Amino acid sequence: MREALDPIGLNTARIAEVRCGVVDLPLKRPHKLAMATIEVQSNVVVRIVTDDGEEGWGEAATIPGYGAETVETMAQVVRTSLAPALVGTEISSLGGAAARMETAIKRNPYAKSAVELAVADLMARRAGVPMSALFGGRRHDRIAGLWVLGAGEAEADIAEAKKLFEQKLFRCFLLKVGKGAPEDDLARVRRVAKELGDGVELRVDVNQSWDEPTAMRFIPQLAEAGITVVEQPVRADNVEAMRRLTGRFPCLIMADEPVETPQDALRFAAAHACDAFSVKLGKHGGPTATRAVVSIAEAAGFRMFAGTMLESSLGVAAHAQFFSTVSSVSLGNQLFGPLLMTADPVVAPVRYEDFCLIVPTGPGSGVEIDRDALKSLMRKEDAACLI
Ligand code: MUC
Ligand code: MG
Repeated sequence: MREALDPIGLNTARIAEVRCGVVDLPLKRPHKLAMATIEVQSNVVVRIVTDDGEEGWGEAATIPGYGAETVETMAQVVRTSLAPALVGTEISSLGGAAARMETAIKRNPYAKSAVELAVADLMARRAGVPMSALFGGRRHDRIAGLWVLGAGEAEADIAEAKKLFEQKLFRCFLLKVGKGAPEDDLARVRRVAKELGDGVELRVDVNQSWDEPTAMRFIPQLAEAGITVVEQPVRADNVEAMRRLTGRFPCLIMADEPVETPQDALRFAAAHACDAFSVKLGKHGGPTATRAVVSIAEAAGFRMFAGTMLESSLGVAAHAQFFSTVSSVSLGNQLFGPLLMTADPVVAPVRYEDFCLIVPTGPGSGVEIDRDALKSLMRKEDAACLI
């Protein structure tokens, strides 16, 4: 009888452990958004081990005040709902793992993404291929990058942007606005745009801070100042306002916070309530769910941006693997976290070169965990969970 076709043991190996812990990653400078100022970025790291001793790693990040999860709730959901749903099952199907997690608990997309990415890392490593092979196959080996200017002050933003441009790391920048008065934001944008000149592209992210009249009044002035994309100008639930703002000004309107599920994506597509989506593995719940959002964006003719929630190289590598398989990430990526952090729990960080993020080529995510670094960054109470 022919040997069952299972040369790498995908159909026989079972998940023996799903563990997680929180890492605290200090930033090089405070990162100021409308809803939070971050000095230390805390992320959830998940480690999955099979009964034949192989392991896979995943990461998810979130920002205080951005969404409905915190790293503490994510870790709790992994331990109490997602791990029991997967332990004892075969490591043979990413969709199967996603379906079991969906049965175990609704919502909680960030926690699910960290686990599904660990499963994908493990499956790809066992097969000796990059994760991109599990996501439909690589189309790009690099993705144009964007840096978020979060110092909150024009002079510091200008100095930072000039340095990164001279290093040929970034030539597209996004200013975080919405924390202070719109007039002050506009003045900062004008100042930065004037200083940086035509060689760079400038965008803003309002993180839901304006009401519709404020957006109507200030978006044309931002466009006049050279802003090409305005991200989430109004509250996430105000789809109608997003629809009225879209196509009205000479800049793109991008939806971020409100587009979590494929149904959200369909709602924005049906209403043409934006020109572009910020697509993020954690926000949608992992690669399987994110693929559905991407397909809707492609069908609607929306442009896509590979967003971030400040992942380390572990999560950035997984995002790079996924987005290398997406037909057109025409608005680039903001997966800049490792360059803003003073520490990274991997042996060799992801690479940025010639204004792009380079998609790793090694097996799995393409980066290797540095256990000593991970231990030093891991919260003490979690250390036993991961190593
Ligand atoms: C976002 O697009 O709102 C996370 C870090 C950052 O700079 O922006 C957020 C995500
Ligand atoms: Mg955003």
